[in-house]
Amino acid sequence: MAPGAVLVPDWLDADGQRDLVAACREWARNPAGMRTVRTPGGGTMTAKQVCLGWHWRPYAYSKTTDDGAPVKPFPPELGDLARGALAAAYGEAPPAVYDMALVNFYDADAHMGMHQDREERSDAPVVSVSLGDTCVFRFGNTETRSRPYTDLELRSGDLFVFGGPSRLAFHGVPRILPGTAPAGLGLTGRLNLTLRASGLG
Ligand code: MD5
Ligand code: FE
Repeated sequence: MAPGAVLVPDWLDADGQRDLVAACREWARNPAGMRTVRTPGGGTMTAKQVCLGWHWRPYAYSKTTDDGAPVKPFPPELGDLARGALAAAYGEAPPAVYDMALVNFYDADAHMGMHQDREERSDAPVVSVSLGDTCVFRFGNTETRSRPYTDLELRSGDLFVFGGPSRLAFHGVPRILPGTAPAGLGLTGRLNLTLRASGLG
């Protein structure tokens, strides 16, 4: 993997995955539940999203909810999850304050175009946990949204941490592989939880 990018396959066991799916379902309920994100070009994202945290400050991700309610606060247990993820990926937890989360819900036809995550003012690693259907994840370079990039599959329970130079790499989700979620998880489609440090504390 590129410098700073660490993939930890099967990080969450079946119970851990089930608990996180249940929590995401709660967060996805209104008020301030799952929303449709408008892209700068005037389109709408095919993945639906929930933002947690930054309810106290205008932010590109948190400015809008579909029902106009302020976004839910960042759940403290996700701070613990972030610290555990950084320990698993790097062997230590950098002293950043994780204060926001984005949950993306992908149905069989959803995807995410190549982009950089540069809204945050912190260069702390982005923590990404995948649940449900496997996806093709496209991990690119920091210069352009086109090649060179590497396609890999992210499966339910996998942890991916993007730190260092990888923090600003272009990336996207070209497709979901429908019907690949673990039996017993009770999830159709893919769910991705990302934990971030806003740097605006
Ligand atoms: C996803 N979500 O699978 C991904 C996981 C998003 C988004 O991209 O912006 O909501 S986060 C993947 C990520 C974050 C920061 C850097 C890099 C990847 N990277 O350098 O490849 O729904
Ligand atoms: Fe992103």
